[in-house]
Amino acid sequence: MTTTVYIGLGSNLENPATQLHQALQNISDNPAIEVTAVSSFYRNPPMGPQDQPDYVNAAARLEVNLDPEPLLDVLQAIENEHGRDRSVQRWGPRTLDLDILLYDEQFIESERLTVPHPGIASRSFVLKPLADIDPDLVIPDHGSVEHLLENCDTYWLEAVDD
Ligand code: ROI
Repeated sequence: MTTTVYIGLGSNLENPATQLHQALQNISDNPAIEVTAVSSFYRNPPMGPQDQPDYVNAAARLEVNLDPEPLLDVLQAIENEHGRDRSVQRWGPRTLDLDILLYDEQFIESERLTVPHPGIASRSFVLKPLADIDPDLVIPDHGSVEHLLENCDTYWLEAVDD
């Protein structure tokens, strides 16, 4: 039995698009995870402190054979391999961010994990990639990604092809 999971990927340091490509490779190297779809990559301005580089964001759909926390362990190990420094300011720049956005249609509330991801419904750098993968996707308790995307703040999102 596998579970469908959507993750968000983000980076704004050390060649962000390359970080995302490598992270997707690292994820698909795990025998308990199959990457079944990847969105376009989008360059976009930082949310939060503005004195940091632009981000590149994307989303991926996975089929996983892992419970939520073991999946989080796998993703955090990959973040660490990419030199993620967790000691820096909370909304500061990062080499790699891998967020579990949706785990099937489950609601998860634990010390380490809130799913659906709390920012999912209002961030266009999350919603646009999700809509690329599955335009009809519905976020439990929030509604369809297409509808949410129409109603969230719009700022520039530029597809990058590197
Ligand atoms: N801003 C953008 N555009 N993309 C991100 O992935 C992102 N991640 C973050 C903060 C610092 C909140 N800002 C972001 O964690």
